[in-house]
Parts: sequence; structure tokens; C-alpha cells
Amino acid sequence: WAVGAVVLAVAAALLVAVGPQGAGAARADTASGHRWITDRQGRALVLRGLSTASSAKGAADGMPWIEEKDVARERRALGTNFVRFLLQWRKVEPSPGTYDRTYLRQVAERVRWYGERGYHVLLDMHQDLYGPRVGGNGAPAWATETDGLTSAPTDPWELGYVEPGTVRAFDRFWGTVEGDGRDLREHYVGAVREVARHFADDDTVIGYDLMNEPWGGSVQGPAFESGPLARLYQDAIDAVRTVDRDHWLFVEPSAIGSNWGFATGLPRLDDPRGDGDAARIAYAPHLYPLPMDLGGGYTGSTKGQVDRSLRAWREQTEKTARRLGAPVVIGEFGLDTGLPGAMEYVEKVQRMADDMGAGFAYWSNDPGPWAPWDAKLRPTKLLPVLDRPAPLAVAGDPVAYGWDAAKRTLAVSWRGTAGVRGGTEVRLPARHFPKGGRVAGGVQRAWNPKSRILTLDSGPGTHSVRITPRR
Ligand code: 9MR
Repeated sequence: WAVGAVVLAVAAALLVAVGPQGAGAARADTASGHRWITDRQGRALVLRGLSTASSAKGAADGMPWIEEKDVARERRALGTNFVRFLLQWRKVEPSPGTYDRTYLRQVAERVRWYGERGYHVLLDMHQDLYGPRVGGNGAPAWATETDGLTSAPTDPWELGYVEPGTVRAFDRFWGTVEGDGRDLREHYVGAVREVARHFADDDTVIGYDLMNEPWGGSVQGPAFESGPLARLYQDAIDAVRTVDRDHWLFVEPSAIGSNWGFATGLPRLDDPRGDGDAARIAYAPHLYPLPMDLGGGYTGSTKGQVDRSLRAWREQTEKTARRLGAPVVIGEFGLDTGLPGAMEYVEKVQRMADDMGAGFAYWSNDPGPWAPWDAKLRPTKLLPVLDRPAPLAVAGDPVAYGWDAAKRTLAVSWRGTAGVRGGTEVRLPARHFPKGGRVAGGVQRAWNPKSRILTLDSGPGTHSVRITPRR
């Protein structure tokens, strides 16, 4: 998310709109106090993974670059339990009202590769810059109305969001300018429902990300988020629930502003499953602090600015999650690993995610300078940073958890809750725990040196466990 003058103007407008709400909210450095996505045993899931993959955007078959062995490598090298898997509307609905089952089967095959290795898959309805007809990806050509306006390629790519053809394509999609009466939103909702119908009984799928980085076209800010965006989300949620009662619906704010830590106007949404604990709506904002977007690293004066962005981002995210009654997953964060201070930044975001009790999907697994593997699939310096000790599933209500690299201690505390089956699982990477872990304050139930997963006993009451490397 880089910016041009127009985008900055929007940011300034948002800043004014945020006003004093932006400051002062209480902040507890603990993972507790919000809802959790749970597995079938009722355990709270700490979702940690990558997006797979940007390469799917332009591929003729819409498939990411990966083969099954790459999924196996990722599991081995990083111990991730989560993947945000990119879908393309153009592939789901290649012509109006016609859904491509072959495409959905190919997606299902890859979901199975992940499922067999213990992953949870978030299916992400991805788009950037609307669709290929206006220089982006996502929407089919038949659903791209530009009224003769065009879009030129831009550098950085994000500036394409203010190209006339792209703005008009969004406006026609949202129905915020006069059109030919065709309801493109309805098609989109139908496509999302079709994806949900296909995966309703697939336990590897954790949910659906209803739209990547929504953009309002010529309508921005709260007017967009509480208007067209909220309506689309509500329609999509209602439609999914007609075919899929159980999977989670992940919603994102408008990317502009929120990615940098400004407030979002996204309102509470209703899940036909019911209110409170019955609802399954998750909040998946992206995190790209503006100073880094503009090419800065995590160093010098930029570092202080980024730190302020991170604090604001956390505060806004927690506030929005409370409003939505939703658990949080950082849907994307990522950067060129060659930027100065990049690894310190990734560490910092992971610590913040742990403090918040939020999952994350790092952007992305495409081999290259942003990824844990380079173009030749050799590990980059990001790999050891992401290969971090962490809980995967907590048998109760998590209170706090985190890896203290200086003390070489993974601490996990939780309150056992009734109805939860199984133990708490933590992953202890070989690079930090070559001989496994020594458990204090709890009881080790099992240790699997291959998956590097240590299982801890749980039960009623509060547990506070510290794991250090076995000598
Ligand atoms: O990293 C991606 C870059 O190579 C592409 O040119 C660009 C446009 O498709 O998208 C980048 O990925 C972005 C993602 O789709 C949405 N969030 C921000 C990501 C990084 O810019």
C-alpha cells in the first residue's frame, strides 16, 4: 500500500473523521478478553501462516505456484497451521451465473494437501485494482464496467486504485453511479455462496475472507464502509448461511487508512447462526504501516513512526473487534526482507500478535524477496524469524502466551474450560529446542519430535506453563 497525493488526501480526511476516538482506549497486554476460533475439540486456535499465493492472481487456471511437496516443506520448516488461500472471482464465475466446478475441485485438491498436514485454510476472495480488464486481478471481464474510461499501469501498483477506469469499475460494482441496471454485487454474492456450497462440509476450511482489501471507488471512508461495503458483507453472510452453517466469515475493513492504523467505520454485522457465542464472524484487517509502504525500512526516524502506527493499529483493531464481537486474524502483513530492520519488524509484529491473541497470515509464500524462500527455494533470513516457538491450540481460554528469546522461554497460560477435549499443543522448533522442551508448571502429555509438537495436560482451573530447551 503505497500512496499518491490523492490517497494521502483521503488519509487526511479519515484522520479528521477519526478524531479523538483514536486515542486513550485501555490496552491490556494479554491475549484474553475476546472470542476465539476453536477447533472441533473446542480448543482455541492460534493461527499462524502465510498467504498462498500472489502467483494465483495472474495464472490462467487461477492456481498458486505450489505443489504438494511445497506444502510439506512449509509445514516442516515453519510449523505453520494456517494458510490464506487466494481465490479469483473470474475463475469461480467465468460467465454470468455459470460456476466453474473444475476450478473449485482444483482448489479442493490443494485444500486437501494442507488438510492432510494439519492446516486450517482460509479461502480468500482476492482482488487488487478490481480485475484484469483494468489492470488488476479478481473480477471477471464481464463484470467490469468502465463506461469507456481507461486505466494505465502505475508504479507503485496501488496508484492504480485512482485510475479512472478502475474507480468507475468499483462504482459500477457498488452501484454508486448510474449503470445499466445489472446488479454485479448480486453476482459476487452468488459466487461467494457457490464457494461456500462447495466447501461447506470440508473441515480443513476454517472460513471465507469475503473480499480482499475492499476499495470504495469514488465513495470512501465511513460512507463506504457503513454503506455499500456493510451491505455487501451482510448479503454475502446471509447467502453463505443458506448453504454453510458453520464456517467462519472473515471481514476486512476498507484497506485505505485501516492498513496504517486509522479507524474503520465497519459496523457490526449479523450472523444468522445467532448472536454472542453462536456468531462466527472474524475480523481480518491488514497491517502495512504507511512509512514502510513508502519504501522506508524499520530504522532511523521511520522506526518511531512505524511504532506509532503499530500502536494505533492495535488500538483500532481491538476496538473494531469488540464492536464486531469478533476474533482477530491479521489477514496480511509483510515486506521486502531486504529493507533495513525488516526482521526486527517481523519479530515485533509477531510479538504484538501474541500479545493480542491474534492469528496472522504473512504476505506471502511466493518465492522471492518478501518470502521465507528465495526464487531458488533457498531459505531467506525471514525463515528463522517466522520459525518461532508458539502454541498452536490452547485447551481452554487463553490468558497469555509468548516467546521470550532472551530467556529462551515459551510461556503459555490459560483457563481450562468445560467441554474442551485434548491438551494444549505448542510447537518447539529444532533451532530453539534441539532436544525438546523442559516443562515447568504443567505436565507434558506427549512429544512428537517429527512435528515438534509438545502436548500439555489441561483440565479445570488456571494453567501457567513455561517451557525451556531441554539440555
Ligand atoms: O505482492 C504483490 C505484488 O507482487 C503485486 O504486484 C500486487 C498487485 O497484484 O499485489 C501485491 O500483493 C498485495 C496483495 O494483493 C494485497 N495486499 C498488499 C500486498 C502487497 O502489496
